[in-house]
Amino acid sequence: TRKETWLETLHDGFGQYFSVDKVLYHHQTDHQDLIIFENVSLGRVMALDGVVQTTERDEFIYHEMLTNVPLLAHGNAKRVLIIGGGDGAMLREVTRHKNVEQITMVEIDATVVDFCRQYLPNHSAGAYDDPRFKLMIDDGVNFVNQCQEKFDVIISDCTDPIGPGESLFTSDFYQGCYNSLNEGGIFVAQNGVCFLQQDEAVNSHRKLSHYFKDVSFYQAAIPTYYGGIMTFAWASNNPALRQLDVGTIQARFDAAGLNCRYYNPAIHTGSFALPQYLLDAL
Ligand code: AG3
Repeated sequence: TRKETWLETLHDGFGQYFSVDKVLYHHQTDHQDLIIFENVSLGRVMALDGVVQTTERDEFIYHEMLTNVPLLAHGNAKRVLIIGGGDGAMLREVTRHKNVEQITMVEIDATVVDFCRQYLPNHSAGAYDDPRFKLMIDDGVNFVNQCQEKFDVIISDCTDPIGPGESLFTSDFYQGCYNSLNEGGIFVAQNGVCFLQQDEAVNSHRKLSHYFKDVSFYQAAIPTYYGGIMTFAWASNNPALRQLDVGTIQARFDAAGLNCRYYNPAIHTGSFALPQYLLDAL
């Protein structure tokens, strides 16, 4: 029997396919097209508007990098804000940090939260029951511009800047994040695969630099975000936070008692090294 084939539609004329062993859920939500299916090599795959967001097999790389790098660089984060993150894996990774006292997640699409909880149980892995956690169903831009609270780390676990995720790449959003950070705070964001989405990196860098004193990227290769390394935007007012030495990070990592599958202190410090073509473009 021939399996169905699912094709990702993200980049012009260059893409990836997945065989679909079983569609677990497929629905047009109020915001986007959501599909969760089973694939023989990657486990369960979740896509929004035709773009892969996460797979069971390789999600750990992305989620460990977007949480542990800012949290350990900060060193004393108590209040963490996740924008997006409806699959629950970012929350799971933040809950591993015992010194964090409050975790707020602002997701625009309640359907993504509900059905990822059901069909990607290993992503949230019980984290929704954590007493430190608070869920808001709201637009991220709206939230950061209205909220009276401040955070130590803000993580933008967004989609690409097409569809509902577009507003999470605007100056309006970045300004709201800047204003919602405590002193010493760090903002990080998914910023695309820089070889294929270079404009995205250049634009975010320019917009963020308007508010933050220190703006750069760090990177990791995530197989299902194909095309080379993914860059994560990094913004703070203190350049020293992204130049911490490996010994400092190792001490914090040991103290936190973390167990990771991709992240380690050498990966942390090394991830701030960027390809020359990107540096030249910024
Ligand atoms: N959201 C980021 C998906 C980015 C896909 N972009 C790409 N392949 N260039 C992931 C959400 C996981 N919590």
